[in-house]
Amino acid sequence: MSVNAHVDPSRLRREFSSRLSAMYAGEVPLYGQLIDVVREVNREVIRARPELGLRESDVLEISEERHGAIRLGREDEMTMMARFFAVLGMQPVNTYDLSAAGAKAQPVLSTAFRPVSLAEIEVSPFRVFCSLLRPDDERFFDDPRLRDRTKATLARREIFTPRLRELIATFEEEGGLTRAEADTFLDEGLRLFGWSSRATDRALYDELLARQLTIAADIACFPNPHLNHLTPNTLDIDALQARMQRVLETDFPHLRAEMKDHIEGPPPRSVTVLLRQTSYKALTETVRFDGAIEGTHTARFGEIEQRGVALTPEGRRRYDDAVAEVETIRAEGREPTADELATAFAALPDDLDGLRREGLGHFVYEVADHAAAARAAERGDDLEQLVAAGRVTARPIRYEDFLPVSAAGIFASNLRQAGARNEGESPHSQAELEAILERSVIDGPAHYAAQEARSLLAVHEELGLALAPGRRDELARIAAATPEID
Ligand code: OOG
Ligand code: NI
Repeated sequence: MSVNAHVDPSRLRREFSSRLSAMYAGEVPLYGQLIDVVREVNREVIRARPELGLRESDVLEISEERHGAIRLGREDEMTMMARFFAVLGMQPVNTYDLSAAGAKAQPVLSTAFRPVSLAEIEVSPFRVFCSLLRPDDERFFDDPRLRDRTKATLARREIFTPRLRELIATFEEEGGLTRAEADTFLDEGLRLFGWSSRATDRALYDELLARQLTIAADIACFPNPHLNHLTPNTLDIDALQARMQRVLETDFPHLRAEMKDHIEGPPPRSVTVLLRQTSYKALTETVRFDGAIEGTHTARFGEIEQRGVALTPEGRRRYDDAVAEVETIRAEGREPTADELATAFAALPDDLDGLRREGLGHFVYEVADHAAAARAAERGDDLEQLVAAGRVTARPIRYEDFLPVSAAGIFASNLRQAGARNEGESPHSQAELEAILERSVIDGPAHYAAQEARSLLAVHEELGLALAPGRRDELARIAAATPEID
């Protein structure tokens, strides 16, 4: 590589996520322990289930972080953050309006910055869930004086250094960063999300907590958007949840830490769909307010996730109905039994082919054996016959996004509050977020559908398979929905 060649953004994203991981484990010893347990459980799953086709030598990579989360206080911070993440090949996907999350609502509007093409995801799927505080939302900030104080405190901070702004501009002008620039960018990026134990304005902090606006305190009373969690990947989240609970009790009793009381997302099944998550709850850490007053803050935690197949809109509708049923049971103050979970999720078949044939999950189709597939197609086999015979493969598309109900549950349990008040309809919208980001927000569901449609069109084309004209037009329309990415 010549001295001035640009570093590939996906490679930079990979380096960034691994350096964030080392930093966070250095800041929070319990997080380092979580990573060890994640690797241990993953190693056991790889040994016990050879049918997964995974190698033990890949356990570190399999266990790597899949996402992190940060929270911002000002619109211009969000604008700059979108430019920051673009350097790492991460685009905003989906709008999550957590202010509309019912009893667990929070006064934030969020998106996730993530890679979008399958090739980039393959290099590093790392994403960052990024929330922006909405202090002008009067459903939460009903006291104008408190709102103004929060905004005034936020107005005084500057989270991006001049050097970091310069590097972002260089990336935009030059189309990339050299190795030396990239190294400085990573150093600056780590500082941006690091933990300093410094806080500001004790009085404001206390008042925000008293008003159930813990999230606002976590943002406004700190000098920078410290990472509030990182999330490695597990192959068996149920085993992980149980193992971590034991580790907390036996090795870390002094921390009084505990796991969340339930795993967010679907129940255990043979085929994981969407996203399952759990976490150890936020630890109480010592902070110093304005360089003088000692205090504590409880916000940073460690999470674990297990990802499965992306669902189609019909699959998602069935999933949402099932979750609603489960939440009704939780609203009675108890955890649903295994039978109740199974009944709630019965409308979603628990096998890949069932999900595919019923149009409930998204898949990418590929011709596996070109010569044999061409012969079979010539004989008149259709797509289903080719898939059944293994001439064409249907690979499930992994869900790369987040789930609003799970996210709200995660916020609530880690902020130690049920949620904030949220009477009335949400005034927030994707258009509002796009205006702040100064770019459009990619629609996750439309993107999965486009990936599938493009693969279907390519397979039909290659093999000369018949497609009803209506169906071809429909696929072409779906494929064009996210034209700028694969
Ligand atoms: C983000 C919570 C959302 C997830 O995994 O759903 C999230 C936050 O606590 O700031 O990370
Ligand atoms: Ni998370």
